[in-house]
Amino acid sequence: MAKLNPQILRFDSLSSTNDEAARQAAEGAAEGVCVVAAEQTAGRGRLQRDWASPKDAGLYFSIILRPQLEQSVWPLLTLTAAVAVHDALLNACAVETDIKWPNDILLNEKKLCGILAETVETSLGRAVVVGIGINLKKSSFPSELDVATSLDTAGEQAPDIEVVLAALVRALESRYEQLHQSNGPDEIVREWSVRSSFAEGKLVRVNENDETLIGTTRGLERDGALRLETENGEIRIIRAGDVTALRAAAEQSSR
Ligand code: BT5
Repeated sequence: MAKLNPQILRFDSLSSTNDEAARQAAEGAAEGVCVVAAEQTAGRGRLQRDWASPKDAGLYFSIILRPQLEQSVWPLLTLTAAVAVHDALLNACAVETDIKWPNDILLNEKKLCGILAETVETSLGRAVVVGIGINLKKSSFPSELDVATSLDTAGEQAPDIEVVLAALVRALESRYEQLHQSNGPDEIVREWSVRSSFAEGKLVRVNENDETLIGTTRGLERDGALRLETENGEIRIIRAGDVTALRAAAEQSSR
């Protein structure tokens, strides 16, 4: 049960691999269909932000999922994908990455990968497309984007895209299966938490719609929402938003 049967479809150029996967899902494509493009002409992040996707510079990937899970834990699909990306990069490239809630994979505190999960209504029921963009080469993002990084930094050669893709698909298969086991949601939250410096005790700023909160992270809820202890000791549950790490005052003054 919940065994993915990955099937990789390759394209030279797409507007967005998420759009192509959603189109195929709507037409009834099976769970496990993966869409990979050499370039995206309109790659996107959350809230219609751009995802820079020049030709042959990054891995631009989307997978169709048809989860057999309570809808309340579907937000864990993003976290499951983050755990899979973390493990795939460790296996394929021997790099140890950090996970920033909810959808960024960081290398040396800079963004190496973004994840975008979107639901799609289909004749076979509601599906999810999980899109993953991984920067292989420096040319994958504009040089002025100083929050970004790639796998060829510090003089390292960019890894072979096929090696990263194979490791990613394997890791997704096994973590997706794990998510569907009886204690899967708790396991995924635990696996995510041990790979993320943002899970517990991190001073952060959270921008959520028009509200800005500052506080210390206090773990995740069962559905993957972030628990934040604000300065007045109140616990806020964050279900969407952008998280930025802040340095503690004591740490700043010692620099
Ligand atoms: C994300 O959104 O991080 C989700 C990115 C998902 C991209 C994949 S690629 C395959 C699939 N097809 C798609 O069309 N999308 C998915 P968000 O957290 O909103 O971050 C977006 C922000 O990241 C932008 O506003 C930029 O600041 C920054 N950014 C853009 N391109 C980047 C890149 N290549 N590397 C690092 N940061 C980038």
